[in-house]
Amino acid sequence: MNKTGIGQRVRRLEDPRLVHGKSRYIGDIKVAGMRDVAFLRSPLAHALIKGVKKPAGYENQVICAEDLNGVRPIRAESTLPSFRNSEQWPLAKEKVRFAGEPIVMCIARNRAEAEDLVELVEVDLEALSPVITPDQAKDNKGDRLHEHWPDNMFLDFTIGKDMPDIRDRADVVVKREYDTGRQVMNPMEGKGVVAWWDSQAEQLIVNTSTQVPHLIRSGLADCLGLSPDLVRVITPEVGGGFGYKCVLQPEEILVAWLAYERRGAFRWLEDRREHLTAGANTREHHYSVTAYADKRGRLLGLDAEVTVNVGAYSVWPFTAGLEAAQAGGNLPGPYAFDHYRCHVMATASNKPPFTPYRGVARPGVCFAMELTIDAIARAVGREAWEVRAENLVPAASMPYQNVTNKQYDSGNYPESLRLAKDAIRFDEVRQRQKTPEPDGRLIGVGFATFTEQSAHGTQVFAQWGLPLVPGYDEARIKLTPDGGVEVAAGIANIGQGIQTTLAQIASEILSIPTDRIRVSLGDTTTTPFSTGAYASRGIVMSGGAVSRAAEGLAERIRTLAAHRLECNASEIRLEDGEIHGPNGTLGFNELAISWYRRPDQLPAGDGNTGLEYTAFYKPRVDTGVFSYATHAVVVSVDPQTGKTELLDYAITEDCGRIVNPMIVDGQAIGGTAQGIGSALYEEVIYDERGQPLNSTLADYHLPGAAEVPHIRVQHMETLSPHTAHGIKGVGEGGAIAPGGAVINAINDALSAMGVEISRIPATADHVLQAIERRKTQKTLTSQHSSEEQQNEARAV
Ligand code: MCN
Ligand code: SMO
Repeated sequence: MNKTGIGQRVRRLEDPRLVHGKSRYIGDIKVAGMRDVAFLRSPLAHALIKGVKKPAGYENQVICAEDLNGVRPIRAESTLPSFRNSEQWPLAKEKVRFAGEPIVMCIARNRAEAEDLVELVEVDLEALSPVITPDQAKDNKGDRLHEHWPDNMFLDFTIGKDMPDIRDRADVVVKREYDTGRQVMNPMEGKGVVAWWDSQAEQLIVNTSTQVPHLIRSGLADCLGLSPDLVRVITPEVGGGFGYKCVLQPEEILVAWLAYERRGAFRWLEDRREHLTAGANTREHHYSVTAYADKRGRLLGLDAEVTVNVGAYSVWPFTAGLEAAQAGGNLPGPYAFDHYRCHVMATASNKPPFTPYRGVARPGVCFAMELTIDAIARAVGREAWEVRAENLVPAASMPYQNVTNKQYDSGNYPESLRLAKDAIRFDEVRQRQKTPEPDGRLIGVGFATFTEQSAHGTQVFAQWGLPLVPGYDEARIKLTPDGGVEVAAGIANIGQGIQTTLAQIASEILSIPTDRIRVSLGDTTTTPFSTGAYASRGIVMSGGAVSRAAEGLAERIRTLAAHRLECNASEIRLEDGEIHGPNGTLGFNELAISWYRRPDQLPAGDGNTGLEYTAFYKPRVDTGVFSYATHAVVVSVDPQTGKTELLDYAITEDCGRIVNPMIVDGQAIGGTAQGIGSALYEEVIYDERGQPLNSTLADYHLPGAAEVPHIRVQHMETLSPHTAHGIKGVGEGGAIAPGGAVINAINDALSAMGVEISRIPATADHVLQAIERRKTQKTLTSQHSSEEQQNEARAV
């Protein structure tokens, strides 16, 4: 058995350097003569720039929009119906559209001096009325963000048709409104860029903490008006990306521009305050859902509206339309039903631009859909898990095309629910709930089941209308003179363990152990093309390319070895780290020597057998491969304080063939921790003028060790028919379900009080207010009603 191949719990190759603090992040890069920059950022959310006064004597160190010769604005056009495009100048020109938008860049010997210089710059702003909420954008009363638009809508279209027959036929109609708070992503390492001009290579070298180095090269070349061959992007160690680092950022363009213009070395390191107030924001969704069901709770149709409040600008290359379009397309989740309509809107607002964040639209849609399933269950008087199980796509229907034409490739969704229900010991929880807790807390149990479309390909991205559409990923592989292996791939290692798992795939095919496999990633000069690490496509795409490249190399090894071992190439087996023929065995190093040092040992006249191979890959279909999971959670809610505690958490997930179960556990658990943040704690709060109110981690609450329970992960392993080795992606899954599962559990706990939460984060304050509101309502009327007046379940 190959101890380091696919399926093995190989210890992560990247960890020794990471846990010993030996690695190199952007902040560790030192270049002689390097200067730091700091930004003067807009104090207002919406204003005209009347003038910028540079301090006398520092003109050369203070850069404003007018100084940026040759720079073009970020334009991320989408071909989605009704999409309106924005132009984002890296330094605001004439107008600012969110508090925190860079207006002036100051350069000095170090960050402290650059910040002092920022203090000396005077900016004259004339305030405009800010657009903060989606309703304000829809009303179209305030000032327009983008003057040439007729209103403040990035996107406004409808999928599907009205369903009058279903409305008439339904036994039960459930209507709900849901909201998800606006968040930031908070990777441990903020964004950072160090750029310089390399006179020897005659290239602009941009070291940037990114998930997508090859894309950033294209984006930078566009915005700087340079030919891409003049730009080399290098990704050092990345301390978490989570989506924040998959878009082209203004600061990235500005530091690269400086390095090119001045032929020097410049750096920007984002600090936490910049991240919290001006960094990309995410997750602000509003849903309005009407579900029609029969009396068992089987869904007949779903009529929905989703609004994503995307902020000021369209980000490159994922646009201001992707999140809303993906929400509209993914809302039906893992369920089988035939009628669906969704009005999809993306509103512009005076908040930072909106970036994909782990799970992209799906944490929002999963929250909305899973709460709706539970609401239907309450309306028909059944257990939520039963209603869920009956609505999930049955295993026998796989592959299944759902109501929005998603092609679910394989899996057993109801089984994942059943396993999760057992793992959480559902019956015991129901038993426990029969006796009041001695301390007065209320116990609840909740589920959320979801699909995670991963590795979606060319056609899907093209339909989402992106300006840059991914296709193939490439990988290069080489047998080195000592019989080791070098793998090069253009994807970035952002914490997800891809260095280890790519080595495992090569090891699987070549039988060479992973400690002899060196993987280099994320450099546009030294690694072949990849669009990068996003959309949970890394392991499928780069993994597939490495698999193919390793197959190609194995073929060459067999050809050369057959000559040495005097047999046919087809008789050669690569096993246990050696090359075996019927008449003898060779070490990989012995074979490598034939190529590198003793070519006299090679078969005569064979010109096509080098020990290096480049392959490209994409799955058989572009429709993506669908991982799925069920999260089950037990909570206690203290009705005196509104505080929720997670008592138990179990996940049953299926991501096809698992390359490294330990890493997949880590992905599921890490994602869940972030999802718990979304569910209970995290929210960037803006006042009515668009001022961000929580600018430190004391005000923006991240879950810590005390808030994240022990999470148990069980795996199922249904291979995908479409990918190399049957692998599916899993990087985002953990973050998708917690909102749905945790709030369903809270609502289960509060059901006797008639309280229903429909907004995340369900902070203690929020839950307490809902309880208090219900108490006052109860005294006013004895009728059952849920948290918001408009939320109603009616039997017809
Ligand atoms: N894996 C595996 N077997 C599978 C599937 C995945 O062993 N069948 C492992 C691989 O090591 C793979 C990792 O799990 O690299 C995640 O797989 P994949 O779904 O292919 O995701 P990507 O490699 O494309 O990484 C990006 C993805 C996304 S989109 C976000 S957001 C995210 C995530 O991964 N950001 C992360 N996980 C993260 N984990 C860390 N630590 N830091 C981030 O910034
Ligand atoms: S949000 Mo992940 O980078 O697709």
